[in-house]
Amino acid sequence: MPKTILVTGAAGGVAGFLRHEFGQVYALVLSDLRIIDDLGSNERFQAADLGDIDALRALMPGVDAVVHLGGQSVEGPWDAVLGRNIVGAYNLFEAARLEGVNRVVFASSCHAVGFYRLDETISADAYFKPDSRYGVSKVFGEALGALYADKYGFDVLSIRIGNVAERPVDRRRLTSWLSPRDLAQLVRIGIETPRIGHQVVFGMSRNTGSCWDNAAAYRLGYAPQDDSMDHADTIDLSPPDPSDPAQVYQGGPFVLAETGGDPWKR
Ligand code: 15L
Repeated sequence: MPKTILVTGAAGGVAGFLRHEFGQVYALVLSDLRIIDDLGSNERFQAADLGDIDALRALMPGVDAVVHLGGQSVEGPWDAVLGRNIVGAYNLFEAARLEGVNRVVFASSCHAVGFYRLDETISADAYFKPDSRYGVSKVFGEALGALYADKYGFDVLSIRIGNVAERPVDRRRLTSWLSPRDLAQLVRIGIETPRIGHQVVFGMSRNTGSCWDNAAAYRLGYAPQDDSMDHADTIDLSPPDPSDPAQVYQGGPFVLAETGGDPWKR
């Protein structure tokens, strides 16, 4: 019998890549507020609001692991971040605990550490430097992962996802690009690796010259197949403007959220 995996935020772009890459490997329970109607034979849809813990509990029966992609995926107003990513993440972990599901792959983000500079190399245990309210909410989600692992025996992989796309789109994303098949490999590591407790890895491909040292993922057996530098000829590599924070910091435009920049620019 294939494992049954609950995917929250299943109508979003990252989930779309994941569904495609997973194919028939797992039975998938897809949840979102937006209805998904292009279901495969191994998929079913069940709507749930992350603000409604009873609706989240109702998703859990028969589930072996949760891939939590749901919530706010970019910077936004505090109310949205609070409701979707702070309350929502808590409700998700708590619903899982109450229903006896003890494995979560948490979609964290590089924006938990976005105020490190692009010219410094960090590993997954670097101290937090969130670049936005959104980044703070991802730190909170990672903290929940640690709490539920240590207190309740959960296995949680927090993946600080960079940018999932068919190919890297700009100089910053040469560091953070995550190809769809490498995304699927990392999520499978989170689903399948026994007794991981809580661990944090970067969601990036094998990107030559990246400012992230992903040794933590390699220790878990991650063997990424793609390298952003194979696409470098499509990208403007002119030197960054040192007076533009969006070009200096790993978080790019997210670092400007409260000072007039455009945090929604991708
Ligand atoms: C993220 O965390 C977002 O979810 C994604 O949409 C991209 O904006 C990405 O960061 C990025 O920094 O490129």
